[in-house]
Amino acid sequence: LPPEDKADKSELLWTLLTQGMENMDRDVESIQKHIVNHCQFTLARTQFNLDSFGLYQATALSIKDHLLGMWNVTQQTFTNKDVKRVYYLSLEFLVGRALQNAVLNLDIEGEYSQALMELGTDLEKLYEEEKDAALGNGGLGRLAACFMDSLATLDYPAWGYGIRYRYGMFAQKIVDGAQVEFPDYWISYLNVWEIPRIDVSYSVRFYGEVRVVSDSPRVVEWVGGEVVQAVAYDVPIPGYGTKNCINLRLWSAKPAKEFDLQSFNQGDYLGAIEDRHKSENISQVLYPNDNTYMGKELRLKQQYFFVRATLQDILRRFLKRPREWEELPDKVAIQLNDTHPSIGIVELLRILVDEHGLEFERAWGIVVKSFHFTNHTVLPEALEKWPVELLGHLLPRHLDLIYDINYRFLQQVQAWRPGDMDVLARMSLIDEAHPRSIRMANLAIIGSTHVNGVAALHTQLLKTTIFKDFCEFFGESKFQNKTNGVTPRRWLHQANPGLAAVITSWLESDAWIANLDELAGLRAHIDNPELAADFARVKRANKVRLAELIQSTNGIEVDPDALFDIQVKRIHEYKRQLMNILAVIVRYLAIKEAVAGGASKAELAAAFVARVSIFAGKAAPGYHNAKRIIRLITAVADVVNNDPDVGSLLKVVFMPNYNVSLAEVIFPGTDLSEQISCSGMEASGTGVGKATLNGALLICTMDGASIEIAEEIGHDQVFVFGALASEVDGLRAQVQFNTPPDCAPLAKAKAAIRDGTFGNYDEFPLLLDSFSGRNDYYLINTDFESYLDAQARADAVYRDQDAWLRKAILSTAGMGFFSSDRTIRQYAEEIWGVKPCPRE
Ligand code: AZC
Repeated sequence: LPPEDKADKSELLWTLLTQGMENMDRDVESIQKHIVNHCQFTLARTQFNLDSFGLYQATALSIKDHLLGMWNVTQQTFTNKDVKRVYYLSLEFLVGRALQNAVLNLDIEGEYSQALMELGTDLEKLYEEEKDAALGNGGLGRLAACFMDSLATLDYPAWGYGIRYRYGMFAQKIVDGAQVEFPDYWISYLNVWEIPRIDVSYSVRFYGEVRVVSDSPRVVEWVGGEVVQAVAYDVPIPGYGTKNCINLRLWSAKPAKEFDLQSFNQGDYLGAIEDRHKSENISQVLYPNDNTYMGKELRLKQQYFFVRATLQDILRRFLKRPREWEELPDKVAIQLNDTHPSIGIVELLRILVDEHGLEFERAWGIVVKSFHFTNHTVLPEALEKWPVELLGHLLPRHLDLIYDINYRFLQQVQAWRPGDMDVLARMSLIDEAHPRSIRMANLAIIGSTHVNGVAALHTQLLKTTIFKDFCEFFGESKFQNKTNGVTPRRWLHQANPGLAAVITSWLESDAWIANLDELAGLRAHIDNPELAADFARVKRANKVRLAELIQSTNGIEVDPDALFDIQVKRIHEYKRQLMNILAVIVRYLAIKEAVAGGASKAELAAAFVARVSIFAGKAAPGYHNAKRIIRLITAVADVVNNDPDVGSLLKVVFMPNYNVSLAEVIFPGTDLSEQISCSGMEASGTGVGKATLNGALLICTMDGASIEIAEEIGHDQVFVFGALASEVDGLRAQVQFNTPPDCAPLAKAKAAIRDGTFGNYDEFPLLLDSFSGRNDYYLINTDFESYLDAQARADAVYRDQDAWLRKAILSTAGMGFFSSDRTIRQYAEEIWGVKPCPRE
């Protein structure tokens, strides 16, 4: 607070403020008063217009008050102890709903349930009133949300930074079998969880020019252009079993405070107002691409806007005490979630050099020590490359600095490998191909102290393929692995209360919620049929719940005793939903053939395990082949589900609008989880962890985290198939130069699509061509028979329910390692150097 502002407030005010920090009573009556108070005074609802949504809001507001009390003390503790903080910078946070998560983490569900029951409503019903906060696409964004939960739970002095998109991930509807996108105006009228901080706001410049102020010493300034304002919105993140509560700070773009008097004076008042409001576009919408880069200027604007505001905020906090710049890396660790925030590296350099007058080398040393970078994919189409011209136009000073960084770096490379022009070209920050562009991954690597992959295989591939030169140049120790995890609070405790209760009762403790390794204790009871019975009962109840949801959203009746075979994730060719639906077609044709051959009901039941094939996931709006795959799945569903020959032996379901809340219902009801990416292409996968934690069996390739999961839970538990990552290159070459014919079942499935069995959609031929013969980049033909064989093995085990349940229990029991708590602890100890800081 500025001294003059502080001076004219009384001691009484400060005393009351401090006392008021945590006066929240947790008894039922106080909770009721608190809720009603919010109904009346915050929301201005009366007995005539208080609906369930209003009650949800009031309930959430009362919980937020609890959180804010905790939050204040937590932040003060971090400040008083002057600890090193970690800042997690991510363009995506796929949080989902917050109410139930907060209620459970605060361990206050019993009191709230009763309070609301007495008020004549049901807490569970209110949970459903909340809209998902969908500020992310898929794995990368959800990982960031799991990490926030673990950071809070483990008491780390951490902040998350992101963008408060007005429109989150689009809502998906299926219209005539095809995906249609609708805007997700999730903030609606009042987002109860956020605190707008009009007192925390920074200006961000774009365009303009670089002016030389003095030649020696060289001083430049960046002037002109457009200025917008970034305003902070804070979202409190509670931990489990702790009184710490950390902050997720999201930036929203507003018109700049200062405005161009000129344009107002020219008399175009309305035009000038309109221009100012264009600045709000920056935080308008989340780009809906997962694993593909889209070179849009607005996206680069979002990235710079975000890091510019974040770095000003971080440095303001750092400079609250008198310090040397060299102390920055002792007080601050900045984690870059993929290259999306990597322009921050150049921005920090610019701040130190241009605004604080540090000499270049000194500033660069400080910058590199402060940043760390996570890579989430080896797919070339996902690697960000900004055209030099675009970047130079938007951020002229940054382009200068990138050239400076590159010049110095390439001199080192040259000294390391004299005369090797190829290595120079590969490692350069500039890709000289037309149009010349900046390689953001190269920038992120040389501007960070640590680089990490997200599963063992992925990290290995980074070191030996796309980042090989850098690994040789910098040495292996810079490149680490941090296998992804998921938070057991949301993905077991909250999503699957039935299984959570079973686990707690068998382990005679709920310590597993904060220490997932405890799950291993289930192994001691593996031969006890009562444990299997408990698992079976819970799984069936979860399948009934899922079946009811399918009935209400898709109008399809499915048998909860059938095997629920589920693939839910973004639709992407490398994830091979196409291979899955082709195998479904093979199964369908086999049933038809058996029926045509006169098989009786009993013979059919003996020959086929009843299955429900469930799909869900969004396709990027411009990703045509992904959309065609959705079209094929819904076309197959239409035919199969309405074929009286098939009955309940096979159902196919595409559930629309996959999001966090839907995932919370799907994973607990999964029998068999499809993790069937072409090997070497799925960096980690996180859905795989959620499914296995909930006792699903895996059908998988040896890819990403599945490899490590199989290792931990035992290879006997999983149905593995397909080529290994080490074989993929050779097999692709074979597909190219010595193309094998389609295997018989694949040929049959394709023929059925071609002959119109599933309708004659214009685009099916395009889809078929996209993976036929030499185009089979994702090796569907190569892996197909081995996949069918794995499916047959799954069927065989499912017929023996005892065997199935044993594997399911062992799957859950082996998941301790895949808690995001373990991942975060590793980041903290091996990368960030931060320590837990429980509040005073
Ligand atoms: C994803 C990976 O595809 C997925 O395998 C991984 O589990 C997840 O990140 C979390 O690490 N990647 C992305 O979503 N996006 C990009 C740009 O890689």
